[in-house]
Amino acid sequence: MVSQESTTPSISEPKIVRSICWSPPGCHGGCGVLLQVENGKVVKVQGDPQNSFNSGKLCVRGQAITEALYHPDRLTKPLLRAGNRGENKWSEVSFDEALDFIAERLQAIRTEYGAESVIFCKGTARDIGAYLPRLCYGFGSPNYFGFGPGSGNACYRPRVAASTAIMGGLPVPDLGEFNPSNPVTPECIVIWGANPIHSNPDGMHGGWVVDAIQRGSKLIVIDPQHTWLAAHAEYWLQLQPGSDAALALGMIHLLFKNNHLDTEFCDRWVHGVDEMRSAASSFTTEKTAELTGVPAPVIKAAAECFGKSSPAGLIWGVSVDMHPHCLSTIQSLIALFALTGNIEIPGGMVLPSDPFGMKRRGDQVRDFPEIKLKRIGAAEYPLIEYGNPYAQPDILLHQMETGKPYPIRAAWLQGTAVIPSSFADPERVVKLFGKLDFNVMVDIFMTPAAVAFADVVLPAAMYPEKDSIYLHYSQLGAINKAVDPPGECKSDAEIILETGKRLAPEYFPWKSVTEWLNHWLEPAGLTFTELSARGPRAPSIEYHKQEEGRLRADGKPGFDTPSGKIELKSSIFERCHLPELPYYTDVHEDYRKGTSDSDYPFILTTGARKPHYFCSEQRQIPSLRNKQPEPEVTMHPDAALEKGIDAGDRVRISSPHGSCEMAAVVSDAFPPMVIHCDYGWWFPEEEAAEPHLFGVMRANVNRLLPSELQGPGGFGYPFRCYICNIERITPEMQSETT
Ligand SMILES: Nc1nc2c(c(=O)[nH]1)N[C@H]1C(S)=C(S)[C@@H](COP(=O)(O)OP(=O)(O)OC[C@H]3O[C@@H](n4cnc5c(=O)[nH]c(N)nc54)[C@H](O)[C@@H]3O)O[C@H]1N2
Ligand SMILES: Nc1nc2c(c(=O)[nH]1)N[C@H]1C(S)=C(S)[C@@H](COP(=O)(O)OP(=O)(O)OC[C@H]3O[C@@H](n4cnc5c(=O)[nH]c(N)nc54)[C@H](O)[C@@H]3O)O[C@H]1N2
Ligand SMILES: [Mo]
Repeated sequence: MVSQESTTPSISEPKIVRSICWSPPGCHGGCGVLLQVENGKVVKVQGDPQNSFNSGKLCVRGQAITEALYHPDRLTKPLLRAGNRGENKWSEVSFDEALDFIAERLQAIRTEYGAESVIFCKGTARDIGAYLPRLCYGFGSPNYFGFGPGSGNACYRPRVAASTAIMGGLPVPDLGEFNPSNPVTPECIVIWGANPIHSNPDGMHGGWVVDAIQRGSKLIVIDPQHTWLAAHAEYWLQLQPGSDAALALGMIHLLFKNNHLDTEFCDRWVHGVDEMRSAASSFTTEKTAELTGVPAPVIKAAAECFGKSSPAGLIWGVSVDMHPHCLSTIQSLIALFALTGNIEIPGGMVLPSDPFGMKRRGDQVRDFPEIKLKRIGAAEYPLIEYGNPYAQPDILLHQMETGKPYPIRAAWLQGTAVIPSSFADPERVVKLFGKLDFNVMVDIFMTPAAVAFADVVLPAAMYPEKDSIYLHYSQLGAINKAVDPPGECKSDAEIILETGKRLAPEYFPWKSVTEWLNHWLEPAGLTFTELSARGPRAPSIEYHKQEEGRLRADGKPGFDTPSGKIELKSSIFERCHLPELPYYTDVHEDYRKGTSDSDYPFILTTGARKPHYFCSEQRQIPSLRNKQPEPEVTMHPDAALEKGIDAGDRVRISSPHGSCEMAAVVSDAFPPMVIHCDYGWWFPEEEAAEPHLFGVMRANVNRLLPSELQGPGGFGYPFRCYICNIERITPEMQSETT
């Protein structure tokens, strides 16, 4: 029998609990699972066939949950630092003692330096995102960081902010998921810098793309890597990393040239069509081919296929954000879909409403006009206020250094690894966080950052051990507690609630997490118990909402922009002192300034997702670590030959800023001049104390990237378009390396 209710775990009765496989461990997705429980332990997990999000599928990380739950290294007790930072010496305390201590320290810092001197940070895609902003804003700080914090906020936020400015919200592809019984199949799906088969990103499941292919969708894949999707594409455009804006502008140029515009849609709903034509006019196919490395006939054929297909959808990935001039790429991609009328139609790009009336980011997001003004980066980069605002992380580092315009004194870091992942220039980051008066980290394992600079480490419960909610545009469902957490672990929501009661009681009136969840669920007309009993649900979707005045707060027809149209020439960009129209800049020329041609001949792209790891997680999970024991750098056979590197060699990858070491994989998955490095590596089996810090610097590709390379608007970072060289590590060099 499937128990759908959230029940108190029982020691004896075997049962199966329906839940959602979400955070911790981290994931963007929201796959339904059935957890088999015996003697108070999860003994088996399988994909929930009744959950329309994943329809019973479950990835390798999902399948490894019992290894994570019962891992001997899990944090189980709150820890107070006993020695100096970096020594990894701790004393165990009760949760109440830990929270009282934290509250006392943060209260003192708030009194002395102001609430804004405390920053609140979460890593990517954790359910914490629905809860932590309330603590941050309730405490009185405007400085919430939802991605890391990480350089250039270069994940998702650029797409959200720019789309909100240009068309009133982030459009998502309708691949049939909104209407599984009678799906509309896009004739063509453009997959741009995304690999949803591995990543299931941003509320979608990669399996939907496979279903769409089976129903007849053609794929156009824009990726330097030969992925599974590239192999199944009608057209694979293997562009040079970082040349996305040029390719998008080249395709816009061809849409105009071939007359593939939806003129009726453009006349009614698009502003700046002529200006966009001019912005793209110099991107002839020949020039675009030269800038991107994609052969001209392939560009022509793909643009023709896209222009003739209706409906067409776009899956755009984080590679779009990982460029200092990402705003131009985002604007150009919106233009491709707006000019062809693929907006708000079945099988096209749609603006999802808040599902079931609930606020997707949690109703708990409260922001106050008076504190907004102090948000880090707000003065320099007004575009950060659009969409769900995060403070600006590169300005943060600068401010940590200078104390201007006000000092930063403390950090609350929950579900973010910081050193192996989110920030470029990790040495600088360690130094600056190390100078703060007080740092709290909440995690499931001891991490390099916790050892390096945490003063208190709190142990979080994993998803089978807690009640919570998964809510995205594609699903509302209950995360149901199946078993008790070990030791004193508490759910992230409970940790936030208990801290909130101490530091901002007026914003945390609830006696329990369940009461808080019930409050959030009010607009959906459900209690948490009812949601658990009903099982997960996909919201329905409506199309053509701009016709009926359903996209704007004032109820007028149109998009939620100043003109009511999709603004390809963006008045909000202008208001934010940004170019109103897209352009292309070859950043590599800038990065190579002051070096000779042969110093850094390769283009560096990093962090393309692999199924067995999520960012810096899972390195301690045996079945997953066995799939890839070491960090890898992938290089083309031609480059390997030229550099005298064999598969499996230890190599050093270097840039003008720094270097790291990995094992070489020789493959033609990427073009000859491109080097791909894994990211997020550390070695949980190695020495924790400083200076070693679980070996986190050895294979850390972010050491090659200098900080403060964010783009205009404060968005974007060259995580996927930097420069590098690569060489085999010889015995003499080895001795230089720690
Ligand atoms: N070079 C390079 N750098 C990159 C990227 C890249 O592609 N290349 N990608 C960037 C991107 S897109 C992102 S989003 C960032 C990601 O950076 P982060 O968000 O910092 O991701 P993780 O490294 O997984 O760190 C998550 C930490 O939180 C813990 N954790 C996981 N889930 C939970 C939870 O629910 N609760 C709590 N309390 N703890 C949890 C994990 O154990 C882990 O220690 O990295 C960025 N950095
Ligand atoms: N298994 C797994 N799933 C994950 C994560 C994970 O670590 N592991 N991380 C999560 C996170 S934080 C995120 S943000 C998402 C990311 O999810 P996605 O964006 O879907 O995935 P990525 O693999 O990071 O990048 C997609 C593709 O971009 C290509 N690429 C590299 N450089 C460029 C470029 O300059 N231009 C273009 N057009 N393409 C380029 C890569 O080759 C890769 O195939 O995945 C999430 N899901
Ligand atoms: Mo991300």
